[in-house]
Amino acid sequence: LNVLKHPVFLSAKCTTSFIEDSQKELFDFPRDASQDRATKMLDYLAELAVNGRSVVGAEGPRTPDFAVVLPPPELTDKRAPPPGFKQVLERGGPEAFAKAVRAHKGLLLTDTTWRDAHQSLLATRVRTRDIMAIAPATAQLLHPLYSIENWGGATFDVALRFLHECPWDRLAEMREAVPNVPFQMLLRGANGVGYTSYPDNVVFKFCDTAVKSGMDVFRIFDSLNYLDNMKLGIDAVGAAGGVIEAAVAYTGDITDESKTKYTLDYYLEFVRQLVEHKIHVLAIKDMAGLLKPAAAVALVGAIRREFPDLPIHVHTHDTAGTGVASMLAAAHAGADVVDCAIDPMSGTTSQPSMGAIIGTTLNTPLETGLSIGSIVPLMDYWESIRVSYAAFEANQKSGSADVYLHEMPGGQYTNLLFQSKQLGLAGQWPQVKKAYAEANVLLGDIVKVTPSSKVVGDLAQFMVANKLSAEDVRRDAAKLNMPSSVVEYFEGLLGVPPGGFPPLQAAVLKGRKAISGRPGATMAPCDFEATRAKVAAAIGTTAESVPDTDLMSYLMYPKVFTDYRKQIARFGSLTKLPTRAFVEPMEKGEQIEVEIEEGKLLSIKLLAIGELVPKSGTREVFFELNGVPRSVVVTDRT
Ligand code: 3PY
Ligand code: ZN
Repeated sequence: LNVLKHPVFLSAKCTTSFIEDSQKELFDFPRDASQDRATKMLDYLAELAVNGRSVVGAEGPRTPDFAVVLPPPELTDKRAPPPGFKQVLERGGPEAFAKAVRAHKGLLLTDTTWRDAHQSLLATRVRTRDIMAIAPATAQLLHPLYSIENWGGATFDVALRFLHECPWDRLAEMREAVPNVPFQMLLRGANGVGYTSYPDNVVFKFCDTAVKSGMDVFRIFDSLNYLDNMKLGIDAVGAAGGVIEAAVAYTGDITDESKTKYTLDYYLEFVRQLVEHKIHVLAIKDMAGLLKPAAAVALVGAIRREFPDLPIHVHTHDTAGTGVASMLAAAHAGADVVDCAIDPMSGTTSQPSMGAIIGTTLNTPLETGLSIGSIVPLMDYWESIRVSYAAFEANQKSGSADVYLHEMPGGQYTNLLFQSKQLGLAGQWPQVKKAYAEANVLLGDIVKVTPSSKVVGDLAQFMVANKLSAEDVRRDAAKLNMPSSVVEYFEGLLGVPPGGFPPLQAAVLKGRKAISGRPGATMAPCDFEATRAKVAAAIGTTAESVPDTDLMSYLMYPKVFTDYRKQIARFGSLTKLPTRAFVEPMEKGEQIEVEIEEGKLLSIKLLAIGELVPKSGTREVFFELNGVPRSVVVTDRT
């Protein structure tokens, strides 16, 4: 074949010596790219078949056999999706966008289905392919939205760590499919999309790269409501040209007069300081679903009266079952935008239901511009997709008002439940929740949201695992081998909590001094070019071929990123693999079909898994690939 395709042969100028002269080229058989991909995919399926669901970190029930993913809705309107707020932003920039939002009649919505909803229900595991399938319909049907929240928070880490996906590629693909609705991300202020502080220039470059990759609105928060960290995030987003949506994280209960730390005055003062810093939009970030309707009226009402021109965007979780009531109360008190999720991805630890908000505001001045009928195709799709993520369900079947006692963020709930199972504490979940509340008090009654919520969660698990009461921890803090996140919190590495650190700090630090002020302020700036060279060496390429996106992934998560690249080298891109096959080990005799590219179908059947070879610790896995026998040898790590 190489002979027949060779340009010399095609030019008909060849003699017999041509074959001898061109030996190297002619016998260099390029591997068919799709064959190569198929081989790598078999490697993954063999790995999953031998080592089980731990390969993807799946803990939940096996995906039911009836999990049939519905095809996305056929679009009857084949034209480009109608223009939306993205066009307002493109035309006039962030200030004009904020003005248009404030001037808008009716209630605007943010759909969190592509980020917080699956972070809070399915341990952030929804894959790009399942989002992309519904993206064109979403752009058509949800065009009046303020934004789609689709990035940041835990999605960045989880994409690389568990989904074998590049978060930047995901963003670019989404952007292409949704040209009309602004995208929104969750930025953990000075902690970027990680769990710790980064040098200032890293946060700046991260935001700049995100804007260049299609991000529009940045919801910036700090896990301790620490203003200095917030300012850094605000400056970084401003310099990148993004919409600055600065968040005050809500905790406690302003309607309870016996609670004197997080009062209405506390929040108003924090908002004043944010506003002084020239923000475009204010977010009230109720990450645990503690903002009761009466509290929403008091807080939003007070902010609206003091700042009549400031767009207010409210975020909540439906953990106790009060999400819709609270969002309606907030809207009546003057909020411009509220968060919700498509119905099958809403409720419990996720956001309140989009359909319920659309339905209850219909025929009122708060109409959303959407109708229930128009979103039904999206509901049908998500209902079917959710079944293929059964392995990541927390199995929270109803609302649970004990969130008012433990104050655990919705985004943390499923993760902590998972971790607790992994630590062998599954049967002690009620104790973990109770210890969570006690750990919060020990740490000084803090705002709990990533990463401060991780500190509280780690301490709670530590207490339950070691059978320690709050009193035990108080008494023995100096002797205990505390989780590293707790030590780092007391060292000041997240910033300073409102009211300062509690007395436990001295005992945990055992005489060492905490850093003072903003952690990032004392960090040396990152040398990007030196880091780029380091990344190149780690992944076996040249510095010129490491784009800013990879550089940022590495800076956020060095080991997770290099591991991800190793996985990609070994298994290739797995985005074409249906979710069920990505999560569930194949069973003997099971057959799957994968459309590896348009019109190119792979039929893969698992024939058998061989005996363990004791010397090498391996097993041979036998497949049939498009009818041809193939086998793969895998190390058994079970
Ligand atoms: C995150 O930081 O991931 C959150 O969802 C906080 O609410
Ligand atoms: Zn949230």
